[in-house]
Amino acid sequence: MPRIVLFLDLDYFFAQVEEVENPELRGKPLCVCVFSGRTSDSGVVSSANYVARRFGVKAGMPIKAAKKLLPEESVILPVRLEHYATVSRQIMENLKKFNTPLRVESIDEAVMDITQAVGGDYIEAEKFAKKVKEIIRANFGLTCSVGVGPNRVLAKMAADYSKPDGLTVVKPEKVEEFLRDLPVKNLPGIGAKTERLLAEHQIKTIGDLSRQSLEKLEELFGPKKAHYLYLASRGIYDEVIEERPPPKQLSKIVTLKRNTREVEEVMETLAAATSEAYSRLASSKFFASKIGLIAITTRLETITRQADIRLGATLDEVLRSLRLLLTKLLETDEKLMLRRVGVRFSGLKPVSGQTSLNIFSEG
Ligand code: DCP
Ligand code: CA
Ligand code: CA
Repeated sequence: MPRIVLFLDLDYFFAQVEEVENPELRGKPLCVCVFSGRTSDSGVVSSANYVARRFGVKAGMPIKAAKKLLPEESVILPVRLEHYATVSRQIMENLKKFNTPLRVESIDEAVMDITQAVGGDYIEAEKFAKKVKEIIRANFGLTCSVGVGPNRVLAKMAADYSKPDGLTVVKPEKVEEFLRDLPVKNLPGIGAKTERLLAEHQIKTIGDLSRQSLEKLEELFGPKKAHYLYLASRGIYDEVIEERPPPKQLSKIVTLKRNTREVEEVMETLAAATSEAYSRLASSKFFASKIGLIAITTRLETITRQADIRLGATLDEVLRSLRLLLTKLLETDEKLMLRRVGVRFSGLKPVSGQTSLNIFSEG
């Protein structure tokens, strides 16, 4: 039976959780932000509701920039990652009850292989998707966007297609039509850099991309990415949907806006990366016992510094540890200039008590 995949993405997740718990926020522009420290508005926007988005506010934007765009009555709240992670885990537990192969992809996304559950039938698949949305609405008061299609890439794109509160079903015979006129950046895995490179070759839509030969794509991107783009642009990149093995460590490295050794400037970028890694960690079933700072210098040396953290440490505690590690590192060498920075959570331990298996030993 050909595969049928369902992809679920919770709408403006962090901000929506705040709205649900505080209904008077509804209708006002709302941003949930990671505050990076020193000044009262240094940090970045993590999640913005759709009212705030109408003013041009986006996730990843500095709080200062968002404030300039937003009207007086807007609400700006600090992230409560531990809380969103708890809500996320409860939602994922609800999805597991459908008894299909399921993979949690992030704090607000999951993918399910519903082929068997719907007997390979797209009418049934649509009913299934409606049921999933109803359950999340009934149990959590949250809307989500769901996509259904013949593989994970298509299901994800279908979920993105009509946000918020969307449901898009792309049957196999409609795949080509669905993909043809979408901009290449809508294809998962195509970031700003790939988009620019493709534009230089007049490749703007996924239809354009699907007309390229494998050889041409290999010249531009190397074999691995070419293989993906070749199949995905034709709607036939297929993946088995299964649970991921538990992580051993979790990290995120980002490039600074410019080379610097200013603690505040580094922390601004590092806070955003840390919050992303932290939310991935929080939505897994693990606590970290160590936090690592990764610093890549302008001479392309990689330096790491590590500290112990409390199991279940809050994002604020994690950021304080990182700030300390960073300050100490910069004090050791006054010529040190940083180009990229990152964070690594390690020494992962299961959230619910001890396991008998000692596979999570640190190292
Ligand atoms: N997130 C973040 N920083 C970013 C992007 C996202 O902290 N730069 C967090 C906050 C989001 C969550 O991850 O609530 C999910 O990310 P999405 O990109 O799915 O964004 P939203 O759920 O907020 O919005 P959408 O309705 O577009 O799905
Ligand atoms: Ca998402
Ligand atoms: Ca989302």
